[in-house]
Amino acid sequence: MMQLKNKIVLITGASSGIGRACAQRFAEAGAKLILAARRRERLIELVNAIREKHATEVHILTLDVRDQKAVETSIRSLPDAWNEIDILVNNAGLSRGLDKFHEGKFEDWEEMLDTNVKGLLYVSRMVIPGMVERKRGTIVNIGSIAGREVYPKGNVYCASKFAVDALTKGMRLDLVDTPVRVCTVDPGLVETEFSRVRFRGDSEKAEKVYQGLTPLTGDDVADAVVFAASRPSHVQCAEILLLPTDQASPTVVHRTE
Ligand code: NDP
Ligand code: 8X3
Repeated sequence: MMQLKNKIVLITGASSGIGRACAQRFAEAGAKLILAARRRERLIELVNAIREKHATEVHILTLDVRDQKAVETSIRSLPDAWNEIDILVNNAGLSRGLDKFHEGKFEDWEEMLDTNVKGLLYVSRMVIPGMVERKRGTIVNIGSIAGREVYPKGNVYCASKFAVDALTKGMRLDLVDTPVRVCTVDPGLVETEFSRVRFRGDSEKAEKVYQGLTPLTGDDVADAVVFAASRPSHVQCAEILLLPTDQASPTVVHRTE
């Protein structure tokens, strides 16, 4: 097992859900954390919660991953003690709307593609060269079952996650002659703020997504991310598909009510 103590981990989308759980799990393992998201107050609250339990070193990046210049500047200007990133967790992402393709909204499409695809590109492009130079590093992309199978009305969100899958594979091919590893963790239904964001704050609609089944938690996904990142250096945990026991595919879900 690769020790995570003092490894520098950059987690995007750390202010909520899976990213927040990853921050907590990596803190438990003794890693040093760079936590990125737009909501600074959420990140500060998370840092306080982590520090109640662990003597973790944390650096906050208030960052919108859609802003290429801001991504470039904030990663280039990391203090010396923080710029040798060992593990990158590309987690920031969202869905907007659940509409038939021909009824979809341009602004929803743009937000999903800009965040889930272009944001991941910008952050990765800034971090990976240093990993190549230092001859060490692990990238964990958070894909989705939606990046393996399209579901009705999932159209553009699914396309964004299919793109993440293609980029995971592309990165792995292009980094094969380096020690840098590329992993994807692809969850099914995870109860986070994801559906509340998709339905723009309609919590009743959001709760229905997880009703009558036991969904994954952010912690379940974080365990898989930490597993992937802590394999011995010759082991590349290429893909993890993580589903609730009640889920067999995006559309086949066992509900009790
Ligand atoms: P949450 O809504 O709980 O968390 C999303 C995180 O992404 C937040 O921290 C948010 O931070 C951040 N984020 C969104 N847009 C941006 C942006 N432009 N710049 C920086 N950060 C951003 O959802 P999840 O934890 O569920 O989602 C995390 C990832 O997991 C996403 O990529 C999602 O597609 C994927 N996923 C989720 C599943 C689920 O069922 N929940 C299943 C499979 C994959 P802030 O708003 O503060 O910027
Ligand atoms: C999130 C999982 O099935 O709600 O990627 O789209 S799903």
